[in-house]
Amino acid sequence: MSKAKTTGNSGKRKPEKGSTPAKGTHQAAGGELHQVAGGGHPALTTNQGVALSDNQNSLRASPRGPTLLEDFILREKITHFDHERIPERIVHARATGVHGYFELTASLKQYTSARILTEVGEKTPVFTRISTVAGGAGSVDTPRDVRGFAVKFYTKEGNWDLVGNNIPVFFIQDAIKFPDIIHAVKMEPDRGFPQSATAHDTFWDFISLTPESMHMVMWIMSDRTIPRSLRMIEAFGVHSFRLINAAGESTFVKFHWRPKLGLQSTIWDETVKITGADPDFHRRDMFDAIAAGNFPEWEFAVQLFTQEQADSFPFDHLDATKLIPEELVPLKVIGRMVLDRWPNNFFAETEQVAYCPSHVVPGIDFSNDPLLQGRLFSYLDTQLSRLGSPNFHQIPVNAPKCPFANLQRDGHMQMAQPVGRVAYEPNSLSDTSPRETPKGFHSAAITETGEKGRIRAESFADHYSQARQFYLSQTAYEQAHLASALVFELSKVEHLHIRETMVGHLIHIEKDLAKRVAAGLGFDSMPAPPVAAAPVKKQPPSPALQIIGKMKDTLMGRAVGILIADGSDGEAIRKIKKAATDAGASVKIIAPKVGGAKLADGSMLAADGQLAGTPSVLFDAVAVILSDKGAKALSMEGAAIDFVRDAFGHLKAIAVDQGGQALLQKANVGQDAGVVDANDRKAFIAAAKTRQWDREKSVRTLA
Ligand code: HDE
Repeated sequence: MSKAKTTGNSGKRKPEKGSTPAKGTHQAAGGELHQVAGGGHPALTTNQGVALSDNQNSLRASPRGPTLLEDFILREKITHFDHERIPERIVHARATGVHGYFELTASLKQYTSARILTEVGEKTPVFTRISTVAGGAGSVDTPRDVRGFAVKFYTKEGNWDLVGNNIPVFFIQDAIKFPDIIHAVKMEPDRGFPQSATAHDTFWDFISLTPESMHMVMWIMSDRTIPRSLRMIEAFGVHSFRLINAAGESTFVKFHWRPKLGLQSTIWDETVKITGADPDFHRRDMFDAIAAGNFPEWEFAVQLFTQEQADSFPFDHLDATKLIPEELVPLKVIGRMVLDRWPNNFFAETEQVAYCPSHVVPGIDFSNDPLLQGRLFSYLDTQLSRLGSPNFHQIPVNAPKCPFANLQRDGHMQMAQPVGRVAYEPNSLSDTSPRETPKGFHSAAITETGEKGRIRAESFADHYSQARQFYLSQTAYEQAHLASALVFELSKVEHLHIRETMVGHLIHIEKDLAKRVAAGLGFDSMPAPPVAAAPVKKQPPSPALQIIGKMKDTLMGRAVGILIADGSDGEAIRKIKKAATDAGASVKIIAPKVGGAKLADGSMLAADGQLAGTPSVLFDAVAVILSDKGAKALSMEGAAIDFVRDAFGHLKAIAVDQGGQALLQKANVGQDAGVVDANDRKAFIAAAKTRQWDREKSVRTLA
């Protein structure tokens, strides 16, 4: 039998930028053996540096015979492959990570000795990982879920990890309840679903029995949990921390991130459709923005307050289910973060990055928030389990960028080679071994008194006042979305008693909300509210809690889609495209075929997306430029009908020419101030910068 030799490396394509081998893999390529004749490619080797002559065939006893155990090349390759995965995070498994920098714009020298917060103008490298909470690593980007917002600051005084969320409060007050809330929200253990969704019985069962969650419930049922882009979310350190100055005095602090692009969320129906159209919607959005040089940016702000101020708050700031309204303690902007570099390798960086709230630098300290106190233990423990070694700090994305030295030794995958005979302190044998220093980390000198015990403080008993404040601070549109989200979620709950208990809680929060949800669930009478542990206090509304109040009238960072077909007017397309691009939007041409459309003047215009795969949910506003013939052809296409119907239903601006109007009529799409003539580009851009909130009552029934 003749021996057929198959060889690889035959592709003639130009290599992609940055497709160089991983550093360290081909270091030995200087040797002649490791050069591939006639090219710039280094030789493919085993992990021991042995060059391969054949990467297509395993070693067989005869051409059609059994594979030999002797094949060390095959065994090494397959064994490495078999071990490619590490345990994914139990929460926050799905994420997007980006490098960037933090720049201080105002000094907090009066409050802290932490250099990162005192040296104005100094740039500190960061790695920021933005995640969902409940889904696995391969789950979609767009469930209704909290977003994690973890920032690793590689400061000159050590790494500082600020591991926050896009919601300033949390579900629970005590770390001991964390496994319970997470088990309740994750897929139900007997059936293995739903993946990444709160709309199921076990989640709402736990919540309905946990009044302290009610404030967070208001936030997660708001559109904050269905953001338009990761570049358009706020984030919060959640807990109170302490700053300590050179004199050893401490001040409480809460940390805030505010997006330069303003807040922007989607509409639930839109999110559901985005999830189908592009499960990687947020990761792709971030990747595209960075590739285009539109670097996302956040302001960094603090709320500073003393113990005396804290004592006067109508809530306990150590309770993570409470926030400090901006109206009570204003935000002071002290810096900005810019994310400008996509990681080289997803696994090496985004997957292996290890955040720990316990990573702080001198001048920053913890408060007694019992949730934070539990987190200080949990994250180090989780890194040991995920990354498998106490040497996880040596992985490049985790390693401090300042010098670090101690006498810890050995352990799995030790990369360092310490020299000398001394690995202990004190010692008299080494003049260079590391020693403690007065400049090192000091805890705030706080006196603790009180009774030891498993005690929930009295001051943690009020579960409804801030939930009510949140709801009443929203615009009418946002209240309707929140109520409708509750109806949607509770309608997915099979057990009636859970729905009833939840509506009971809503009565304490706001009767009108409870009534709307009860009506949406089809109740014929109101359930009794549960006994409240503390009276509900009247709080002034806080407009800072809205999304709409924090939206920016802008097309910066937004996307516009232009639907065209054969016969479309090239000049009209060009003008709309220019107007949108000038306003800061990215623009995509959508046509029935990705090859493009033949315009009225006979020229071809290539498309950026095929209609069936590029629905209008992927855009913030759309234009429809069609000839009569094109409109007629698209009237028969479900995807074209959905394109305009969804754009209208999702409250977006639509620019249309005469052909576009014909398609709108066929799709039964109405007319309002947000549907504009394609020639009136000024009106289109103005309408595209926002959403047509008043339209909503004409397109869906909200609770
Ligand atoms: Fe986390 N959380 N968490 N969490 N958390 C983790 O650590 C935990 C909490 C947050 O991008 C885990 O490295 C406990 C609040 C973010 O890698 C784990 C409690 C807030 C991330 C863990 C909380 C967060 C995590 C899983 C209650 C907002 C992703 C993997 C006491 C302030 C970080 C890991 C990343 C990740 C435990 C509550 C935010 C298991 C025990 C409150 C952004 O250690």
